[in-house]
Amino acid sequence: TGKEKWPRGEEKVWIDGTRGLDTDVPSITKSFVNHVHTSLARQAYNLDDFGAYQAAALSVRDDLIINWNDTQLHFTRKSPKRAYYLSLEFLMGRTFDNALLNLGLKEKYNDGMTKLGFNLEDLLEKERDAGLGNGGLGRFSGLLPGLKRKPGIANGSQLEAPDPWLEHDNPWELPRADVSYEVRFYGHSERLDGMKAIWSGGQEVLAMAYDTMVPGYDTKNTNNLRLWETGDYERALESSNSAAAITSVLYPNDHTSFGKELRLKQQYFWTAASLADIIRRFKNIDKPITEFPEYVAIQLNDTHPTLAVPELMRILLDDEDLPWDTAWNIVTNTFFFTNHTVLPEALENMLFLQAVEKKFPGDREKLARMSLIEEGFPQNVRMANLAVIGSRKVNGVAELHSELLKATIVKDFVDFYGQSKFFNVTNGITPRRWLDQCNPGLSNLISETLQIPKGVFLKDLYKLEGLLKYVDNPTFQKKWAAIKQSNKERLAHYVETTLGFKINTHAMFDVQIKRLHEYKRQTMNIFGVVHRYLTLKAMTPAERKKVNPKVVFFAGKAAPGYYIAKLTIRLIVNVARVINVDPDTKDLLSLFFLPDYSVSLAEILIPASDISQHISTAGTEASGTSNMKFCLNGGLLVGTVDGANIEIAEEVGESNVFFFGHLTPAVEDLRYQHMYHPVPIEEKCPALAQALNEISSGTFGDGGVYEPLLNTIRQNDYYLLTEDFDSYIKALALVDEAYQDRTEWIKKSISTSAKMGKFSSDRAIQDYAQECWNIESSKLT
Ligand code: GPU
Repeated sequence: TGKEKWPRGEEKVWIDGTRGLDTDVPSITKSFVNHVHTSLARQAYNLDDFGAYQAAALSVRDDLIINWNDTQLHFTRKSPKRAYYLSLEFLMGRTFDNALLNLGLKEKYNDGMTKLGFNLEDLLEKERDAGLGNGGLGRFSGLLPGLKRKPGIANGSQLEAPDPWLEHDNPWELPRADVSYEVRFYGHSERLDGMKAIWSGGQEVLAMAYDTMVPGYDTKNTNNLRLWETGDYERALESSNSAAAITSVLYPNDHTSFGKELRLKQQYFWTAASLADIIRRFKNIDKPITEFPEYVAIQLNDTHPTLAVPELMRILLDDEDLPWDTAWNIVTNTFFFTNHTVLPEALENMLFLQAVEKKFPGDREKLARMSLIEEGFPQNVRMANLAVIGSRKVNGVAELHSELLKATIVKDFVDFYGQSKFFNVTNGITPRRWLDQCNPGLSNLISETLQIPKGVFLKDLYKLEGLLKYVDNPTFQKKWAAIKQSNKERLAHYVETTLGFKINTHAMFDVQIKRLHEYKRQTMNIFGVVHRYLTLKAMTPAERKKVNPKVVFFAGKAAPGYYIAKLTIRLIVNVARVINVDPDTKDLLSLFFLPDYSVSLAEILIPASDISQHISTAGTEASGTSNMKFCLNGGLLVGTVDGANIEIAEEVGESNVFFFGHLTPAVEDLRYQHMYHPVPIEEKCPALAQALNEISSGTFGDGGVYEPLLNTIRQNDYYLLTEDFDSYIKALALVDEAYQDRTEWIKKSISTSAKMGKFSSDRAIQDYAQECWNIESSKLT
């Protein structure tokens, strides 16, 4: 009601009541005890680690909320341009440790908890990962300052269950009953002469906001991650599809799309709620709507939130009553689109029916290709085309990927718009989580060696280049190696306590962790393990004495409906069951598939790896980001010339990576040859044929079970394992050879970490800020 004066009442009383940050140890313990007594209604007696975690989390949360409120107020007062990141996935991992490190409070909490009889590290372990996402794409959105659900291993097969994260109160998330919007589905719209359009009927669903504080490092700036859930009322005319369903499932697919009506409703629900929120905030600053793009930039995380494009058009046309051209001009200056894959199965088409009839043959003209509508029965809306035409700029996530994008799925649009609309932002990773948090030993050593506080290189990762001076320093090499060793022991301890197996920590640790996908070729890795096992079996005991022991780790999830991916997990687990108990080989080769892959498990695996595998068919992995995490932690990389592997090699030098396999330009030709001039696998690649036959013969349990998986390789071999397997095995032999000379290996390890500066997420986000959003940081002091 008009312009009211705030605050109500006496301003001084408000100011006196305002709590500042109390960050000394006595204030921390006081706040902790207060939360135990009042928030949790518990006592010092019988307080377990989980209760203590909750109280400590609530105490840190108070600090985050203060900074977060100050940040929001600062932005409201300054009304700078804002960038909004619209994503259907956010893989945040744990918050507590990250918040303590970012606030610079870890040591003080450590002291405080010790005084109260608790061990901070044990409390940190009580937090469950926040996982509203599947793979790297979801993790990438977790970097920027949104649903609620997701999929362990039993009997060798993946088990799916609701995410336990959702079963407990999450102290990091604030329900905002005061922030809600109505979202409408179905119904009809009409525009009477000279009147605004009216949309009515159908189903009305309330979107309620849930906010998570995302603290920046070494700054008071604390951003907001806003997720949406269906509220407690609905007016359903079509009562069969409930509002609650919209936010009750996280679609667990990765790189695939399918035309489920519920998925489409989710996409509309979140984008419509987010846009309503963005428009409301814009309206508070009293500027004409035509200036919208000067105050708002919206980044689309892949095609999933593309419905925001037509939704903003609807708002501008129907609610704001703007002419089409004016509205379209606003839209196309507001949105920016990041593509994360060129795999055709991920290109979302908006389908309403399951059965799709093939398009008419001959329908291959440019116009038809560029149309938003794919003709056929039924017709489809092409989300990628919509995202491209609705956006100011479009980017891929590594150099090769951005080039392939321009040469393939957006080729016609490059001809139409010119090159300048299309560009590259190579992905990055946060050094706070992927160095300091997951590998404090290494982070401390770097700080001590470079004689700079951690904050310096954690904010400017290029500073790691200073380590190059110490590559040949034997004392430094020793310290470097000792940290890797203790990280390997930490992983071995984890495996012993969770799976009950003892591991030789002096063996080479070889790790492949990522979503299970045919293009990522976990199959090639497991066939490589079988090949190694057969080779060891064929050796004499004297020959075996010369072999370096190796432990192979896998982790990752398969989409519940992805049969071949699930069969791959089953094969890995069953190979492990045989080779881990074979007295001839078990000391030289062992294999683990670690269940329940998560960001937190990655934080244990990555610092412990000697070598990691990034072995996608050339041209298929858009970027990859775990490759960067391993290298930052001094692990070496064996991989194909694909995605960000290429840029990593450019930075660290080709002599420090183990590359193999065919290059991207060869892939299409090879596939053509496979299709039209097939050569039997026994001829093309006898070593691979032998591994497959061993599996078929039942050495690792009923061979028949794996036939559908093995046939994907024996038959059309779309991902070209038969073409790359021999060079893969040679690359692994080179890895073994290099590992024999431990000093040389350590030098490679140091040189690799030292050259990872480019891959900081700070650089990536700076690129987006400059190329897309046209914003500068607006810092709270
Ligand atoms: N990515 Br599309 C996913 O994790 N899920 C997806 O559905 C799609 C892409 C990944 C890419 O596979 C990976 O190469 C990239 O590093 C990551 O997105 C972030 O850009």
